[in-house]
Amino acid sequence: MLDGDARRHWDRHGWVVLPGFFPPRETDDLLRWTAEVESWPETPGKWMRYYERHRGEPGTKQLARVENYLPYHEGLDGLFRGRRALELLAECCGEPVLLFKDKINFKLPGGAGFGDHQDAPAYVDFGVEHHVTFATPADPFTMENGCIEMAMDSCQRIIRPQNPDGTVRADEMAKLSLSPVLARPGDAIVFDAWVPHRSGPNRSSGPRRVHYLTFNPASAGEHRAEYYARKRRLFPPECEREPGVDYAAIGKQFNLANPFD
Ligand SMILES: O=C(O)CCC(=O)C(=O)O
Repeated sequence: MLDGDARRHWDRHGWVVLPGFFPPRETDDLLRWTAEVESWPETPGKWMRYYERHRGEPGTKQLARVENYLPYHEGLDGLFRGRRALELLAECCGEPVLLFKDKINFKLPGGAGFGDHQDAPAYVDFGVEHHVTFATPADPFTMENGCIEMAMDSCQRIIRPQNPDGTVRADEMAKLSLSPVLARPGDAIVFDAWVPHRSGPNRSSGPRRVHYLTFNPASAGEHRAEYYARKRRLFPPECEREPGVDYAAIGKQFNLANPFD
């Protein structure tokens, strides 16, 4: 799955982009199925819809993320847990992998960016040190719409100095060089959870949607059910929230560098 250049990029930086990973027919399916998930209604106990403030219209909100959707969409499940995706991830990981979590970030026009962060600190207390994420855009990534930006040469397994909100401190980020990832629908991006990354706001007039499927090595065991049970309790989707509970405080681990309410 990885040719020589891609392998070297992965080994050195802990992330890699594979242009045209999905053929055109599967890419068309991906776009159609993304729109289906976007239109799913609020349904307690199933997929998890999260919102952010609508910056253009004070007092209103817009969809920011849907999580835990793969169990409810056979087509997307087949695509992301199909032979080619799993082979690629096993090659990056050095062994077969198991799905840990799945999310779509929508970043609709005006949607906020994500602060400098590593994903690993949000996952380590599930007893797994290593995660790899397979990402694929459903809209072309541009600087204007807030593409993801990945650090170069920075895949060490260390928690970088953090601000109180869990983002990486500016003085630490100043030492790193980041590369914007201008991927397109059908491309695959794989990244290790220790690599610092960020993204800007969406200043364009269209959405910037992307799927993120995070996996862990199979030898570390199955942790998905435990992850979503805890997340549902501490940072549930809006339709499951109880009045008077400060989810921003108790669910902080699950909202690391995210712009969600
Ligand atoms: O989708 C983006 O712009 C960045 C997402 C990200 O870093 C995250 O969800 O942890």
